[in-house]
Amino acid sequence: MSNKHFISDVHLSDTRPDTIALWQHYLRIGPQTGDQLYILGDLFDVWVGDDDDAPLACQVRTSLQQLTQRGVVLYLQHGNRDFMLGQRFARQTGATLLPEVHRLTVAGQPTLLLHGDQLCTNDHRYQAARKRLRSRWFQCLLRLRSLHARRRIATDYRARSDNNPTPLSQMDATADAVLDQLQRHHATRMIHGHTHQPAVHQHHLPDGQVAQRYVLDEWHTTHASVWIDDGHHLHRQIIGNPL
Ligand SMILES: [Mn+2]
Repeated sequence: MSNKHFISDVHLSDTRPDTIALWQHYLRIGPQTGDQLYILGDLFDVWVGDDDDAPLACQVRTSLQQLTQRGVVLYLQHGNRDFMLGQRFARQTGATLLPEVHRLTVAGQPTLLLHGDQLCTNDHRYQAARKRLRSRWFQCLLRLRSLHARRRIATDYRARSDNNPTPLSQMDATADAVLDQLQRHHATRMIHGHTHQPAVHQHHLPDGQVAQRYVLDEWHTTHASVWIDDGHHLHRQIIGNPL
């Protein structure tokens, strides 16, 4: 029996070597041959383009290649940090890029997978920036810049948002946005990350059904959690860092 694994917000970065070690450990002990691994965005803390030749980018490409070569089926969604992940990266790693909202059956229920940033509709400044950053023309312009220039742009962007943080009240998913997605896609369950506020929420749909919303946790230096669908149930597994 194959399992589906759901993770998000690994935020791989040179500045977090312990999280990189935890990630490598998870790839060895987590998904088995025949399993499906769904990464719901922000695998990388920043992704400047599929031509990135930095050691971390190369290391992750290789480890994902090895994962898919031993028969783990890999699916990737974009996060707000790695929205520049493209088809070249997918081809190189054997992954499939999923649309920003993906519907599938999880433990017998119609379920939506999404990063979750699109649910934070009270953050008007972010939603406006998101629209621009995700547009085809903006991404084309960005790809024309050199790798060096893109790295500089990413660093500047990060510094600006660190200096001008979004109020906490605007950083969560809104119930309206959740209900809108569930109804639009006829689903009764949702799994997302992004907010770093792990929980299982309930939402009452207008037709009387109760939907569940699973919020994935970010990866820490010491541990991470993975939600696993064994075909019948969705359960949480904690991965500890062997370091
Ligand atoms: Mn995110």
